[in-house]
Amino acid sequence: MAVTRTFSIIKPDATRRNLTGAITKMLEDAGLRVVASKRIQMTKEQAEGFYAVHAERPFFNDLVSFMISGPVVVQVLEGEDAVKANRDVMGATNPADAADGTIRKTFAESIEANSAHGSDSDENAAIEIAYFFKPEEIVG
Ligand code: IDP
Ligand code: MG
Repeated sequence: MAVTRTFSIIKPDATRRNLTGAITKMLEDAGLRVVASKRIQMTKEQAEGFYAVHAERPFFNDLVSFMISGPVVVQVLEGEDAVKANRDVMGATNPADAADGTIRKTFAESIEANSAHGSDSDENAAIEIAYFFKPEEIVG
């Protein structure tokens, strides 16, 4: 399995509860390395663009409002099969369905305020990384 990259967001429910370090430690303990990281306040336009694939879903407007309700930490993670490693440690979208020991089981407040985002494919990881980071901001 190759070393690859994925894109992560520590969501506003988590930054509000000062969980940036705790979540990052879980990512690192899962074998992932933070090769870029910045704390930002997303604009409405940025959040709408990021989640454009969900634009027709009933929860889209609430999701955008949630994602701009406070700061987020956007990260590029690197490791063996990074997309899968990140999604495994993140857990299911709904914390009620997430396995013990996952980020979402441990920290999520709800299916919406679920503490972390992780790309779902290598292709989307590349798109999402480029949406928030310039190449020179990523130092592996
Ligand atoms: P994922 O984050 O596990 O990949 P997606 O289906 O891509 O899940 O949904 C993106 C985000 O939208 C979720 O992480 C969550 O914050 C929110 N979301 C997904 N499904 C629902 C829902 O049924 N109600 C409210 N928010 C949802
Ligand atoms: Mg998704």
